[in-house]
Amino acid sequence: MKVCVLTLFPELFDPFWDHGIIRRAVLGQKISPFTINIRDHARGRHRVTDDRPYGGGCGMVMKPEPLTAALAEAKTRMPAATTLLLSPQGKQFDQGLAGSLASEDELILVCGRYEGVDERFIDQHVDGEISIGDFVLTGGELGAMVVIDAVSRLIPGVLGNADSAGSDTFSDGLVEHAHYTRPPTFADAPVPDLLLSGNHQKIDRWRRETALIRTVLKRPDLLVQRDFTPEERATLMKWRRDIDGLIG
Ligand code: 9D3
Repeated sequence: MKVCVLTLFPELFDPFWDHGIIRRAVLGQKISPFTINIRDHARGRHRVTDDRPYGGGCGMVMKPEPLTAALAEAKTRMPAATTLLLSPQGKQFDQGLAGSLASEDELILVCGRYEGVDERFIDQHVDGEISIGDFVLTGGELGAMVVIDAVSRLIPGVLGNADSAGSDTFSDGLVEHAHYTRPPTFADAPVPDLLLSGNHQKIDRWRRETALIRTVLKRPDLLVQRDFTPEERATLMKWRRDIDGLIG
């Protein structure tokens, strides 16, 4: 997948491309990222990219001309790209959207700064707007990295089969079971016996059951409207009976 980021701070992305799984994906040509500095497409001696809002108000607005010129350069290199704007007004990014974007061949991510982007650029050039959550950032760059990170690991060949994307938290709508590694006892806390038993049928059943109960405790919102399997239903009813027993 070709990924182009339009930003006023391209240097922010250098360490991002250069580490871990993203670096491996770049070296393996699963993703081919580049940045375009919006300021390089601003005119005049001062290369101004922002201006005061019509109608007044505080903060500055990103001018449409530099953004449009930067986007035109991106499109010479990826003519069929989908153009997305990172914006607090966007559709909230989630694993489902990551999965859809993972099948695109070309993505252009536009990062805003200041109070916002001139609406005419959005109307004329942006295919969709993405937010990474209901909190206020100083710009779209971290949002773009979040999107690229989540999408990249879903591209075939990016993850080893050691950590396949299929069994993730959220991919089946539950949080994960707990994880343990050596030593068998750490700071007086033992690893659950069953995990040392070598009985993989029991271990699998324990993982499914604890994933469900941990979801009830940590992320009950994930279970609203869930179609429980018969096994999950049985697990929940067992826990309900246990809790009823405690109450008396
Ligand atoms: C006070 C009005 N603000 C809107 C909530 C103005 C404003 C704040 C921060 C406008 C832009 C920004 C910069 N944020 C992003 O570019 C951004 C973002 C975010 O702030 N939250 C979650 N996801 C994203 S994606 C891009």
